[in-house]
Amino acid sequence: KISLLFFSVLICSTLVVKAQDDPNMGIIPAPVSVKKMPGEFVLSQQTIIQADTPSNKAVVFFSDYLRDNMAYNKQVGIRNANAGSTVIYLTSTGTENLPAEGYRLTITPKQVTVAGKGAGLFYGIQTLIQLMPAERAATAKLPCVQIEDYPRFGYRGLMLDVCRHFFSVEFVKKYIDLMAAYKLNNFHWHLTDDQGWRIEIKKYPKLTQIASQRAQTVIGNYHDRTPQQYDNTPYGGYYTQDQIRDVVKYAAARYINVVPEIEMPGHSQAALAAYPELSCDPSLDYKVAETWGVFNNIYCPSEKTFAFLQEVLTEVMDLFPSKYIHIGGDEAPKTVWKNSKFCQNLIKKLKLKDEHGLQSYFIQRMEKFVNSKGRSIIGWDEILEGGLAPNATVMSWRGEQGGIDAARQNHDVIMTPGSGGLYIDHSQGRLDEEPLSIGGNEPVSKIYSYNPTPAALTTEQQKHILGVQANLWTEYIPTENKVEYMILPRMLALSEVAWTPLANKDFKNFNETRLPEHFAWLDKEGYDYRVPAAFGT
Ligand code: TNX
Repeated sequence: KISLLFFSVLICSTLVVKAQDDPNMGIIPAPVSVKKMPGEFVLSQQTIIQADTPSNKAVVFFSDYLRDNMAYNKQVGIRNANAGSTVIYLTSTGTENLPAEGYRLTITPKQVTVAGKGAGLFYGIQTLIQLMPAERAATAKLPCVQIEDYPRFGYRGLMLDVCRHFFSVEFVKKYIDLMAAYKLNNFHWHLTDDQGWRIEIKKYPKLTQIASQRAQTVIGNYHDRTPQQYDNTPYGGYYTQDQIRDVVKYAAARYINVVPEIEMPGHSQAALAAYPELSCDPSLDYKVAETWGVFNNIYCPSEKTFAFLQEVLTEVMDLFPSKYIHIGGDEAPKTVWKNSKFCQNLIKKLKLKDEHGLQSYFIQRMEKFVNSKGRSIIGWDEILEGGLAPNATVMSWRGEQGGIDAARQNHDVIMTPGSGGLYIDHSQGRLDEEPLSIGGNEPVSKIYSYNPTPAALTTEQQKHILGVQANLWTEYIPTENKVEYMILPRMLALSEVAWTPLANKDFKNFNETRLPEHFAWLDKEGYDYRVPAAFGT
């Protein structure tokens, strides 16, 4: 409930038409085409909102927004051209020729029209919201304009690692809110790792009883900037299946798909702590990892393990409607497999070349299972080693080469190379001035200038680049504020890499003109962020 006092302050505040001289009118990601026109539309409590389908989820999102930000409480009505007032009309008519996820936004003094189908309508609404003043007010002046817009890439992703540090459902939703505001459409949820298993699996209760908890918490840095320290308090957390369903639904209301990641065969020490029989030597004592890094204890490619992972993935696929299921594949040291009699016999029996062949066999078997359920796998670029699974999509993280090789083999690719500034767990300024982080200095200017289509690929091969993603690993990110600080504003640069046509990208305009306006909005929403210097460092 908004108090009377607050409401009168709202009405009295003077409002400015935003970004007069900015060719992109403050919009991030910069649209395909923006044509300014004279005049303005005044959105007030008298304005009428109409839609082809008032129950459409993008329409519902918009009316919720107006209620929460403008204390606007009128119901959305169906189309009536004779409403006799200023109108905002949300429609899918006339959008036949728009590319997927595209929209048209037309603002005249009498009417705002947002035209788009599905996600397109939602993105048109996001743009409209960005044209409104950041502060809460009962009226808003919108500059007249004609915008036509659609994304450069269909996959626009952001990853969150909830294993090294755990984040609440409430915060995950806040993260998703940010993605939606910037037209990102795939939330990659890194749910299992050596340091913690974070998703409830009914069939395997020890995953949450044991694998979701570690005995102590690291508070130092393994990259030698400070010695590693422990605070001796246990650390843990997981999401129940109901919570997962809730997040998936919340994301879907914002046209965001949630890609779950279940790591295999590596990054699995937490699972082995719960179920040692999935290792190659069950007699050993496995603990949920308490330090960061890469661990030798990985799943054994045994029938027990395959049965376990299939049952886990069955529950995962019931929870996540995503076409893509991420099965990890990265950083799986082969030491244990090399020394295991069982693995060496299996390599002989299957006529494989070596342990890399065995990793490929592992991934291919899991792919077959996932495909049999009508889904597809994504794996980190290590899945190229020993031969790609036939239908796999590759996430290229160790530079672009993995992505280039995969595209040349006619496989789909998502680019997420650390070398492109997409590892946003790295510092975004000078290491001696920034909070503790892993890796080097990856300023906002670097991620902004990343182009996901390598020149080494032909135009035909470039079609396999589905899109781009930034990753937030959380070894040194224990708090929500620090998550926000690390992703902001680099996530906004990512959105422009993923959405905006190359020719429209303009770092100076992004950094100096548009970002400051978005900081005002982020302030209002209560997000933490880092202000880059004029030159983007
Ligand atoms: C590599 S990227 C990892 C993660 C770490 C990250 C730290 C990838 C597939 N694996 O396990 O958290 O580096 O930047």
